Amino acid sequence: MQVIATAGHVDHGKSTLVRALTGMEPDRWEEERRRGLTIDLGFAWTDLPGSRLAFVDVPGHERFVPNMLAGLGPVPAVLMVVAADGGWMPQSAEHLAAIDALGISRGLLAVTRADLADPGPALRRATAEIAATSLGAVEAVAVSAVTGAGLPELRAALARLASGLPEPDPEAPVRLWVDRAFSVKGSGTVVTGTLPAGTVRAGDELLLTPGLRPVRVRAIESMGQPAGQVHGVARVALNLRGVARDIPARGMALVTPGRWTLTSIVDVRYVPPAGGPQEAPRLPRELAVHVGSARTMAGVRVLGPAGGAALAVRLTLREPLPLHVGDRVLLRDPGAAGLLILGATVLDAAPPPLGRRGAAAAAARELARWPDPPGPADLLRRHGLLRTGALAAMGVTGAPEPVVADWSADPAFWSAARERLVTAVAEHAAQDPLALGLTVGAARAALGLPDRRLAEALAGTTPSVVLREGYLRPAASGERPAGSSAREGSLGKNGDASPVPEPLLRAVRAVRQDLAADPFRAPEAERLRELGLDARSIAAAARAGLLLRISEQLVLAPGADADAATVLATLPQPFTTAEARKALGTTRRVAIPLLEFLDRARITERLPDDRRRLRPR
Ligand SMILES: Nc1nc2c(ncn2[C@@H]2O[C@H](COP(=O)(O)OP(=O)(O)OP(=O)(O)O)[C@@H](O)[C@H]2O)c(=O)[nH]1
Ligand SMILES: [Mg+2]
Repeated sequence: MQVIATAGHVDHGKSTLVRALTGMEPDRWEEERRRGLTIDLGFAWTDLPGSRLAFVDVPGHERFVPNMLAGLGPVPAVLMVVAADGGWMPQSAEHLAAIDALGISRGLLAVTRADLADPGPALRRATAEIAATSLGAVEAVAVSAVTGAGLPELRAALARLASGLPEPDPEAPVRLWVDRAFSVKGSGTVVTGTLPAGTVRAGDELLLTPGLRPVRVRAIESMGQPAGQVHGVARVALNLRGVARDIPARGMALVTPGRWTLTSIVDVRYVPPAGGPQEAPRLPRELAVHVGSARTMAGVRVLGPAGGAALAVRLTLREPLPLHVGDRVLLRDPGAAGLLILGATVLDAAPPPLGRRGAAAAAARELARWPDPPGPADLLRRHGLLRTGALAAMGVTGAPEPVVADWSADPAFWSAARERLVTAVAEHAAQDPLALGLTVGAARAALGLPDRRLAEALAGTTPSVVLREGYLRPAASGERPAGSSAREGSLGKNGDASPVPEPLLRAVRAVRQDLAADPFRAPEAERLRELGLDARSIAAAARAGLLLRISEQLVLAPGADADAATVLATLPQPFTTAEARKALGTTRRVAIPLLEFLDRARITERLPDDRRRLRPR
């Protein structure tokens, strides 16, 4: 199936033509038929050789331009209608400008009322006007709905057009712009719309924008026939479950969950139409934005020139819209005396805020380099990091392999972050050599990363940084985990890139000298104080593998735990605390915490009667 919208000045015979082609009445309202004037969208369809074609008939009167735009917004093709006796008129031009702004590239020209005047002049003028737009060269047919002349030729041209239109991807995410909503007695809420791409199936759950309320598709009709599923392009009517009948309205959309960005701020590129003036227009501070059947007012901020006469513009939408990068939006000044209808392409559906001075100009310079439509690399260069889900919701495919979890990173951003991490870790270690290191959380904050897993992933792939138990430290050459029982070789070289300060090293040497003679006589608190060894410096020395910390204020030489085990192995098992103390040649002050330390290290095992035995190795 294909869908085509009519376009053209009031009274030029659009509805009459649709009636003649389909045998259906596009003017649905009694008031429209009484006044002979289309007010709102009309719908009809017909079978052509090779395809079924649905018509969205739009009003030509200038008062109903928003209705016209709601009909034109989601369609892939147009039937431009000009009356032979009327000629090229203001709404002919306005509708054509809208077609051009939306970038619609397929269509036909029908010169109607050919029984009333020579169709030649209208045909020539309209063909020339159309040729300068996105439609380019189109077939043209002169017709009379009264005599029937030209109708077979028009049907044949429509059949050629319909069968030549591209088949959109049936797997594409669904965005059905609602153009009508009503309730049917006994079946509840029904919405209709033009489905441009993707597939809707009975039973599907879709989200209704802008509230993102989940609704279930109970049943589908397409052109009067029930259907289990429909893929775009199609006119569809969906019977919905989960939504009150007064809620859906024109301009809302039913969307596939997770596949669209509901956004209030977008960066777009305006490029002047090929045929029009090439200087950048002066944009008002507010414009109406039309996309699909939706319309909302938007604050307009020109960021700057974006190459040639193109402008990079930030739009702040009054109502959020479900958008993709690459979407075409139409900008219009509803108050303008002259015609102001512009087309723009969405470049970024979730742009970063413009904080500092000069940010707008910088953004314009960056956006000026982006292709149309932009790809994942462009968006990542701007954002640094994006979740793959966020890219998918912007309609951007081909995201690079995530750096961690679902985070995609710009390569330049990621290597700069790595450098900043190395610097932050080194600075922290230099400022506070006795600290455990920079916490992952602090590193995340210092680098401005949105997820601590990013800081961990960065550290994990940076050889000059070591992540241990949540702390980041500069890596040493030959770094090894600080094990309690590892024996430390020379005291002068501690193997850490952040050197233990010299005064601490001297104090440690003194302690190790004391212990050389009596390995289990831990220095008294007073001796530690005298050497300037407080809890922090003891912890730092223990981390550097220079001392074995038994408890807060009790230190032995590295390897003392293994030596103690060797001594205790000579005792009959199990042994008492007193027997252990004697064998180790120390005091209760040391023996009790040391045995508890050995219990924790699972070298010894404490029995219910308070005796211990060595665990088998
Ligand atoms: N003689 C003659 N009259 C026509 C022809 N086509 C349409 N008309 C008449 O022209 C008038 C306007 O036709 P409509 O089809 O309502 O025009 P429209 O373009 O749909 O108008 P709006 O929807 O209000 O913009 C009606 O009175 C039609 O009967 C034609 O081919 N020949
Ligand atoms: Mg009409």
